[in-house]
Amino acid sequence: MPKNNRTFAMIKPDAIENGHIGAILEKINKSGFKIIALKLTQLSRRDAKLFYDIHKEKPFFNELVNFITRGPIVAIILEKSNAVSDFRTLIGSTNPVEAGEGTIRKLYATSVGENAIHGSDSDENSIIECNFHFSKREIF
Ligand code: ABT
Ligand code: MG
Repeated sequence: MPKNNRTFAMIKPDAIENGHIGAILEKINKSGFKIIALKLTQLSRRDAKLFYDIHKEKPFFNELVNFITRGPIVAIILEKSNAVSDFRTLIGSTNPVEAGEGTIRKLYATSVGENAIHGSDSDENSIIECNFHFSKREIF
């Protein structure tokens, strides 16, 4: 199967509260990703629970849903060859303490729970997440 050249990204409420939308988008563009869909929106609790369904049994699930719904997020679809894997490299480890120098989480995340940005973790999830957040006419 050919590799997907798209990934779903989301700037999380903490990064928006801290005024980092512009800096993060600039870094994404400078790293060779093309923005093909983008919107400022807020997830309902229902959306958040579906999006993070895989974590529903985890002790941090309720905190995670509270966090991701507490303010607006920026939902984005990015295009680049090897998009999923290259974007995960650009954002860095889930825990900003472990994230590499120059990664988005190293620069802008404050903790594991409030880590500034999301990137799809597989080609399969990228397709599911892009379709969950965007309708066909919102993708360019
Ligand atoms: P996401 O991009 O948000 O999916 O993060 P990532 O894939 O890097 O990390 P995973 B393991 O998917 O974590 C999902 C969210 O759960 C939060 N979390 C995770 C905690 O709050 N405590 C924990 O102990 C762990 C392991 C971090 C992720 N989202 N946020 N925000
Ligand atoms: Mg994840």
